[in-house]
Amino acid sequence: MSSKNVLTGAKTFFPEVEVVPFEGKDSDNPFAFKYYNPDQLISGKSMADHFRFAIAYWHSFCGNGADPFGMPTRNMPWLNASNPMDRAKDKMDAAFEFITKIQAPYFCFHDFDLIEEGHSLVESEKRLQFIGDYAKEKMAASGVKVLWGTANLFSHPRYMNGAATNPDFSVVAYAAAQVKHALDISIQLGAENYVFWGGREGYLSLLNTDMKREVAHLATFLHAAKDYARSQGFKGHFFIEPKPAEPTKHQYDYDSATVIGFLKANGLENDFKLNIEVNHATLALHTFQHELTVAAADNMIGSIDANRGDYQNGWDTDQFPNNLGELTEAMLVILQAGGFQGGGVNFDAKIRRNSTDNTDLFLAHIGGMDTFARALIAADKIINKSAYVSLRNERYASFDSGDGALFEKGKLSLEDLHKLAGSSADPVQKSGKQELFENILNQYI
Ligand code: XLS
Ligand code: NI
Ligand code: NI
Repeated sequence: MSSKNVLTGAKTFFPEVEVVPFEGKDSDNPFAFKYYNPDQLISGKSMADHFRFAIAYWHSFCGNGADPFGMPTRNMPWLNASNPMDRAKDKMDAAFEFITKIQAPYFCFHDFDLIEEGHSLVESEKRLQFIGDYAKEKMAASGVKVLWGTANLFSHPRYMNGAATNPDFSVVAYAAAQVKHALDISIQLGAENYVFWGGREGYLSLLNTDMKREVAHLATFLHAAKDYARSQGFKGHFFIEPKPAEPTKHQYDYDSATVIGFLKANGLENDFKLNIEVNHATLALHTFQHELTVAAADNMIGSIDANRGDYQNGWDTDQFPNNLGELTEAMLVILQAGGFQGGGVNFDAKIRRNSTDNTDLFLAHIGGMDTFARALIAADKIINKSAYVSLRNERYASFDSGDGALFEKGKLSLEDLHKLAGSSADPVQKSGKQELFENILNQYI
């Protein structure tokens, strides 16, 4: 139920919780941060600036708890109004109340998270303009910003065979029109980045699919979108969000390595970086830290979608992050890469179907933010206080000078290497010390 805030008289959807304070690790208040202290400096940068936390509009304010086996479970009083305009405004009031109370500086959205899609392109555009104006007011009043916007090119039945990769040109054109509107509202709201997650850009069966042609269409589509946004003054980054499958059997943006290869093959690598999601990494049978490491090598860690999968279930469960070991390893990669390229930490996570208290959304985000804060503190210490970095560098010390350095520069031929090996003693066994590295990680967690 919505009610009135006693102090301000304004309508409130989360009357049970006020602004979530930092109280430190000895606090027993479930509605306080134990580790996330926005102003605390870690290596000279505030925690708030390290993370740039964002709330995902879709899971937090649209997701109703329905699953393929059951009806909605969630109580969402912001959806009670009788027309789509009022519903969208109420939803936005609820969103901004939550985002401010949880102290997140950003949110992320799909076009039709903000307002329900209209019955025609023209009507949808009108609706987006209407809610865009309201969002501008709410953002100005609260200081909350947009980390990234995107278009939902996967829910509507017209996209059942794909959007940019649909075999029917009329659907590709429709998707382009939708992306134009989504770019327009993102630019209007000062979005710092724009995301493409190709949910249906893949195939269900290879028998009816011309993969080469579809992937070429995807590249052409992305070029057109980028050129349009740049012509409208958009200076931010574009991100591709890899995922191997679901809802398609195979998605073309499979994983970091595949996407980087695709971007480079198509001349998109200067405008696009990656938005890497934990649960998508594990669906690709990689670790999250693997996906980050692949991206880091090309300076492509744009942003992350924070969540976690389930060790036993093979789908995108989108649970809130709480795995400290996993996130510490991830923060090690992110910190050593110099942080995010334009992005931040977006909670692409949903409360469970049976988490039905209004306040569960707070508990979920508090847990996620605190886990990230602990991981940051630990990773920073591992990098700056422990022998971790020097131990890893030592493994490669033979390339720092002499023949190893010449090899790295490409100065030695196969004959040179043959001669060198023949004139030196046999290689001496050197331990990889994996357990030592693991112990160091554990020591600082
Ligand atoms: C789905 C994706 C989606 C994107 C945004 O698995 O994670 O939520 O982040 O379209
Ligand atoms: Ni995501
Ligand atoms: Ni996902």
